[in-house]
Amino acid sequence: MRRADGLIPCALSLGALGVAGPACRSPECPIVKASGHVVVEFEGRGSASAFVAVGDCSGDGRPDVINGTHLFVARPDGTFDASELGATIRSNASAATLVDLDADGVADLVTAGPDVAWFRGRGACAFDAGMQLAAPTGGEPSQVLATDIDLDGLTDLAVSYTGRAASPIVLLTARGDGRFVDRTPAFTRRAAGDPYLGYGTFFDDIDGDGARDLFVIADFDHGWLGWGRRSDEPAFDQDARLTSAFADAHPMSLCPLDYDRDGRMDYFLSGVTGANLLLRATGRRDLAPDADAAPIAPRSTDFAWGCAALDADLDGWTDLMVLSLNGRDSGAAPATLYLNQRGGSFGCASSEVFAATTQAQRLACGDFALDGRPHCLASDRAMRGLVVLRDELTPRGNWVGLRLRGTVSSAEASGARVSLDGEWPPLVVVAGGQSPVGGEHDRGVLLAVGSRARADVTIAWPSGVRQTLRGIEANRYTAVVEPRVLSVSPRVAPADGDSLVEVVVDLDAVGARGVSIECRGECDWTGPAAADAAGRMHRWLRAPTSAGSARVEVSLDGVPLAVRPRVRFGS
Ligand SMILES: [Ca+2]
Ligand SMILES: [Ca+2]
Ligand SMILES: [Ca+2]
Ligand SMILES: [Ca+2]
Repeated sequence: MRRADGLIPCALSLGALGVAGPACRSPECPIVKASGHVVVEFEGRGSASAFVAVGDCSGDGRPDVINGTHLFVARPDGTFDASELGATIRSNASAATLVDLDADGVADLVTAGPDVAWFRGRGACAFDAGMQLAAPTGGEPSQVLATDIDLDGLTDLAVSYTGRAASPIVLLTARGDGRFVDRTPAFTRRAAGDPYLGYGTFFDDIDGDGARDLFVIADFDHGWLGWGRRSDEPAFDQDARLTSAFADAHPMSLCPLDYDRDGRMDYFLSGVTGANLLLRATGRRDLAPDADAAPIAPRSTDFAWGCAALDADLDGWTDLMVLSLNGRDSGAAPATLYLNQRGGSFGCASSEVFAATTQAQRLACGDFALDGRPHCLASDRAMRGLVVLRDELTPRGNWVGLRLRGTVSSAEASGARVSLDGEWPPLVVVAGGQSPVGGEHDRGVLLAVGSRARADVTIAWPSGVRQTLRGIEANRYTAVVEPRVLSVSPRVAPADGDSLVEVVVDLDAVGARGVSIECRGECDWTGPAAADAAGRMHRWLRAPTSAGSARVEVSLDGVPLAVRPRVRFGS
């Protein structure tokens, strides 16, 4: 039912659900005013065609920017020191992310295009020579996303591609010894034809069953939503009904936000702007398209690209920044700041608040000045390089900034939920880089805390560990390390019938009283668990004599951890 201009008739935009598309019902976004502005700076620096990776590579807590071979190190005032990274970085890479891939505390750079390469960070934004993680597979990489896909506590990589016929994504899961395994699931094509136009992925445990569910963000009817299986390797069961709704939005990017503040994370998908989709979490194994709240641009035939969920005015209600083009791949169009109107709907910021016309698909955001205001970089292809969208809306209150580091959970901690204690309705944000086009946003967490000078904050880590932090000082960033209640080492051992793998559980780390330590797969325990002088429980697995794997399953006070560390035996 696609028209020649690539748009679908609006009445059918959510056809399988029998819900009229938002473009039919309400063609205009209500214009709203706000105090202050988003300042648009055309710096003309960097390259609009090169990837943009955002993260703290200098080690001072401020997010920096790597744009192809250009390095921009953030200064305290939010401006940048520019230099060149040199020939070590793949100049033909088209997507990248900055992430501490080996959990040594230093940010690494992962690039894709044509191969996937890992540049180990040495600190101060210097990197070792690239190490190939995956050979070229054809197509052009459009996004690298780092998260723990299989919830074994190790950061994995999802690479999205345009121009590939086999699959729009490649999933590389970490072994724990610096090597990665291709675990791309079989992909069911909804329609035969041209190669896929994949723009990104997103993983989240929507239904709370302990397995991460998968959004595949692919254009023209190929979007895909699958429920993760709690199996040894990543596996997903396609949800035909939601896949249909999702695919019909022709999604380009995804931003998670609890826009209605019911405590459950919802998902915004940019697509054809008139078909932008807001999927509301229901608390069940389902998502409900919210046509009443769905943000649409004033010009509903534009194509919406990179998005960012951020609280631009720090009022506690998460807003959305979205780039648009008026042709599929080119044509400058106004970007939109959708301001959350607190009643479960959005308004478009008036032109006095925000007016930026860009020719950009990629958006990468971070709080570069550490002032609680996320600024965004748009890769503008109209010969301008990186355009800075600087958030100078008047803040409605104080903020708490957190930088999370997982220990049981993977180090990048993507998917952790951070909530403000004592707040009603609930205020919850999700940690991680979201899923804009190209890469990820900075993973710093910002929480609006109103008039509080100090705030109590609870983190629900991806592992299932909950941690409450009391009296966190407002208007600055605090580094938080997940309590190390469980460690398993090594993750790869020879299948020699002799090598031992140690499992350590520290109940005191989380104030738990009871533990059960179980195992699935090649599980030859050498004996019962034994406590050391500090009260930590130790148990050892003996390697089998042939190759295999095991997953360690730990329950604390009867509640199983979502992270189940995997051990591989053999090569
Ligand atoms: Ca993993
Ligand atoms: Ca799930
Ligand atoms: Ca919600
Ligand atoms: Ca807001």
